[in-house]
Amino acid sequence: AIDVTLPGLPLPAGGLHPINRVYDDLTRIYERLGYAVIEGPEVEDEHHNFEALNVPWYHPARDLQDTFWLEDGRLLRTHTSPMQIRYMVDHEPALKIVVRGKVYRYEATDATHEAMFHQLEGLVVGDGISMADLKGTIAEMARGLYGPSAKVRFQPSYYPFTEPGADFAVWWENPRGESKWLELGGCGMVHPNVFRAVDDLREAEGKPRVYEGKTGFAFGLGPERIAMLKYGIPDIRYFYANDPRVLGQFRGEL
Ligand code: TYR
Repeated sequence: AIDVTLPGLPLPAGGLHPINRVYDDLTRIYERLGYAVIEGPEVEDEHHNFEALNVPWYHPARDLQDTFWLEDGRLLRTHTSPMQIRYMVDHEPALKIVVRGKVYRYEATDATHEAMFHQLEGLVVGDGISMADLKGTIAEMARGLYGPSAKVRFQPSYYPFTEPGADFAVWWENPRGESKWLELGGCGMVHPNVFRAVDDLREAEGKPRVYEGKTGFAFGLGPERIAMLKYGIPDIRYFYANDPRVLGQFRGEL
């Protein structure tokens, strides 16, 4: 006979990786704002990763992103920005997307640097899109992450594929009374040369040039930074070392 009043046996359960949990928080915010959520290839070519993003081979900005080169001009993407190009070649404006996925940089690892990490990239293109739309979007994301009183800060910065470009930070507070500006990522208005490069690629595929004269903004940020603070993880390498003492703490919290 079975005593149905006895407590059940606990089932072994996995849990979502902390990076996926942060991605889920972020994509929920952007889906609510009407963005399509997409992914793309980790093996890229030089043209999509650099040239079409206004970084010619001789440009010193190439050195900002140390690259794992593969054979014949291919590489591991150093950022998710090449998906801006791919998506615009395949779709006409207006559009709103976020891209999630892994990126790779050839650099020594330490507590805050990994050779593989993640990005969330946003792109909005249409007519009359302005910097005010960009700021409002980042502020809305900050409120989604940290509540209605979240504060954001923008500082001028340089990215070849933006003009103007900026870095943004979110004021982060926790219940223990810790607080600081969390440098989250880069953003800016899409550089006209990027639209031109997209139209060139479209033309080569026999598609109409539709990006000249459009305006848009883009941003890129690292979910690792959000997850390290949110879960009190002191070393980025813990995410990918597959140590059950770390990942086991996220069990049963689907
Ligand atoms: N691709 C940049 C990086 O990896 C981040 C970024 C993305 C900056 C989009 C600006 C932008 O419009 O550093």
